[in-house]
Amino acid sequence: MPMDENNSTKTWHKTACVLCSANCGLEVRLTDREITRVRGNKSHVASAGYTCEKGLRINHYQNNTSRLTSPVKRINDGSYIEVDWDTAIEEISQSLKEISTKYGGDKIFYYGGGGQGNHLGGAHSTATRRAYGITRKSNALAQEKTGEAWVEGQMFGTHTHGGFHDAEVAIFLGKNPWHSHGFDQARRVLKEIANDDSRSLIVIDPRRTETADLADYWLQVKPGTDAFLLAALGALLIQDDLIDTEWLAKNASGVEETKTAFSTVPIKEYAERSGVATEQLRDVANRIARAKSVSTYEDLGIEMGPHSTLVSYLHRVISIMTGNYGKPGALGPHTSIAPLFNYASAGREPNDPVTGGKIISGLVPCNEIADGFLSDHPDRSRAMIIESGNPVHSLAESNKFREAMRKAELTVVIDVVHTETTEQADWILPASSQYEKAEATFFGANFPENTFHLRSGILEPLEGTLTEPEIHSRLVQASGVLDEVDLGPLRDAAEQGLDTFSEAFMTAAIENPAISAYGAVVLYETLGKSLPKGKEGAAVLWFSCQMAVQKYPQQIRDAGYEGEGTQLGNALFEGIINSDDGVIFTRHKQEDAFDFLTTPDQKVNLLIPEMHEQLNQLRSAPVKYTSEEYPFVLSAGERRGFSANTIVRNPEWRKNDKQGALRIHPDDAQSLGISDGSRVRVTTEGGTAVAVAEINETVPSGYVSLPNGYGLSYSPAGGDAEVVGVAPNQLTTTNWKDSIAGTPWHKHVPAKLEIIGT
Ligand SMILES: Nc1nc2c(c(=O)[nH]1)N[C@H]1C(S)=C(S)[C@@H](COP(=O)(O)OP(=O)(O)OC[C@H]3O[C@@H](n4cnc5c(=O)[nH]c(N)nc54)[C@H](O)[C@@H]3O)O[C@H]1N2
Ligand SMILES: Nc1nc2c(c(=O)[nH]1)N[C@H]1C(S)=C(S)[C@@H](COP(=O)(O)OP(=O)(O)OC[C@H]3O[C@@H](n4cnc5c(=O)[nH]c(N)nc54)[C@H](O)[C@@H]3O)O[C@H]1N2
Ligand code: SF4
Ligand SMILES: [Mo]
Repeated sequence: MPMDENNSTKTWHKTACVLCSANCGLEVRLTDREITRVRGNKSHVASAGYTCEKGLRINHYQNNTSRLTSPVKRINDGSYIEVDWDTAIEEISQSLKEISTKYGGDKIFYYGGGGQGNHLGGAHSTATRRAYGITRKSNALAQEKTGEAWVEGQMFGTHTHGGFHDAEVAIFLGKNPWHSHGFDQARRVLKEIANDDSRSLIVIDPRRTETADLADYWLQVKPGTDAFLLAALGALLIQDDLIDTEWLAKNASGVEETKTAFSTVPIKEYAERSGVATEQLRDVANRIARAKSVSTYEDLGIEMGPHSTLVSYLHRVISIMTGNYGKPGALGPHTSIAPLFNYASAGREPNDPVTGGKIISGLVPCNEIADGFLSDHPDRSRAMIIESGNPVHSLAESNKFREAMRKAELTVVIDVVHTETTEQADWILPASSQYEKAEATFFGANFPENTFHLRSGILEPLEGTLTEPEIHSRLVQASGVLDEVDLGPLRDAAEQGLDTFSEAFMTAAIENPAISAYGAVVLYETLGKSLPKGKEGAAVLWFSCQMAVQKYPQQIRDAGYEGEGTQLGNALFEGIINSDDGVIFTRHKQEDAFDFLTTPDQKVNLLIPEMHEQLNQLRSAPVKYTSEEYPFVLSAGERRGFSANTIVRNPEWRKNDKQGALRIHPDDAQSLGISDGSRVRVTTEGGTAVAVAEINETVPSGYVSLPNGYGLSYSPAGGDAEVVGVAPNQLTTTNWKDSIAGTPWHKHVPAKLEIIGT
């Protein structure tokens, strides 16, 4: 049943792809509940018709035999029984209250809140967390982007993103956008740069990726040695006087100290350690210095490897030393409907009381969550709510996470399907899919114009499921915190239009603090009820719009919305609700980029003492972490054509690479007697797994890779589950991580290989 009245199979319904952060706009045709045709939405504000091969097979996400259709509860013998929603909410609420009374609500851990396509559940979880006093939290960002956020917080006080559509020089550092995207219309943009003689593509990657194949300069760094490479590149720029002194004097602080820190870098030696010739580095330094604009994208290749936080710092120093901030095609800030990180607090947060790990933007390092349960520290975590995340599969050392869940006194998982994580849960709550409710993400990072796309549900919720806004509303109401609040008047006000509603909401919020404390749920229960069908869960965005107009009133008006204050917020909210193609919500001028800096002197701060110290210590740092016992570097979790985290479970969705091959260089294959299709045992400190080999010339010798998102259990016919491919985190360990941000070194796991069959 499509959600609108017009359920002809000929109708194209507008939505988006949920498989990566690009969230390309899609148009789909439905036959009953099947998504039978998919094409790119040409009117979409960001993707303009673009898609990759994965988005076209999105029906495998929507329809599969793993979908959950009833709340279930684990009983004493370990089996599950179906429970009705009222009982489930009541019992979970009761248990949360008991745990909160016994140990304190801060011992309840909240994990997740959104994936590649859905952030509205997380927005509503704020109300649930407040209702039960939950403060400890984390999500997948704390195993990739926290080191970057810690650096950016101190350098800029804001998030930056490259302008790849305009950049004269685009640098991809441990990033393969051909497959992983990360910005709009990635393949189109990569080809454009590659085909334009006046622009250059620089790729820093040990593997000759699809992106490296297009590059003007491919720096084949030895795995794990990017810090040496970037230290040498930065030192070359400074030594050869290729930096923009005038720009720096005006816009940056800590310049002299940073130049001094680089002055002792032994360029030739570090270049050698990184495996890249000094001459090639010098060419690249000159190319960067000559360019009108340079943008760099760092991603997992360095975020999940040795010295990751330092590398996040070093490449930003290179950008800033060459004046590449705040102009077209360079790094720039961006607006946000709802920011994913709090950059202002970077470097100033107390450590985790149980593990001592660095909390960044309120997030506990993912590698330390399980320890926070397994520890015997009196403040250890006792219960866990997991929403829209599959941490047993996606976090380091899957078995340790399983153990932590089993030790917890209560675990509740909210998901659309059975997963490796639901298998361990005490309670499983079935959510409606991202095509069965309003959804959106807060990933949009464009500048000077930024976009936002609210998608409407295109199918009725699958029977037995509830949307996250509804689940959170019920959990909050069951806690009793809204008992004294009469939502009736706000509901009536909403019926009379946004102006009446906003006035009523503001007045009510002053009279009763519960109205704003549990705002997401209050909005859903009042304004949400007056929104069109399929958009009810978007009411929370009304508040986001009101916050946005406080920050960027003129830029929102320049994007075409009229009014002042609350009325401007209402106009933006209406614009968002009424567009199926997404909207431009802010229109800045390039010069505004400097207004976003929230450093004390509003300049870019190059001086982060810990980073200078680490730069200095590189001299004595190892260049390799392999050993006689584990001689290979395993990259555990590469992005490929048919990988999409764990969002699609049916292996049939893949047109190729069905097993998720272990890629190995021909020389290594030969010396181990491995041929294409051989079965190879991969052993690491963390565990062992059997993979199917693929001889592949794009990987360097001594390095092998396994894809991300494989090794999921799935029952093709709804019977016994089968597992296809290797789950990468059965091979990883939680202690293999960055010394600052605690992010895992998944791209650099020492491993041993043995052939066990051809
Ligand atoms: N197809 C597909 N797209 C996705 C996803 C997916 O699962 N599948 N997931 C999405 C998510 S959540 C994310 S975070 C992004 C991640 O996107 P990427 O970071 O681009 O993905 P990866 O393939 O994990 O790693 C990037 C590159 O790092 C390289 N690398 C490995 N070791 C090193 C090293 O020591 N130094 C350097 N410089 N490079 C190294 C690898 O060869 C690889 O090309 O992708 C998003 N897009
Ligand atoms: N070894 C290794 N591990 C890695 C990586 C790696 O490269 N190597 N990559 C890491 C990275 S960068 C990331 S981002 C993480 C990603 O890992 P996770 O954060 O665990 O995210 P997903 O795999 O996207 O899983 C999201 C879950 O949300 C569920 N879901 C989908 N739609 C909805 C919905 O509408 N509502 C609810 N409630 N649930 C929904 C899906 O069924 C799935 O179980 O994996 C990380 N793990
Ligand atoms: S996987 Fe990413 S790039 Fe491909 S269609 Fe989906 S959102 Fe677009
Ligand atoms: Mo990610």
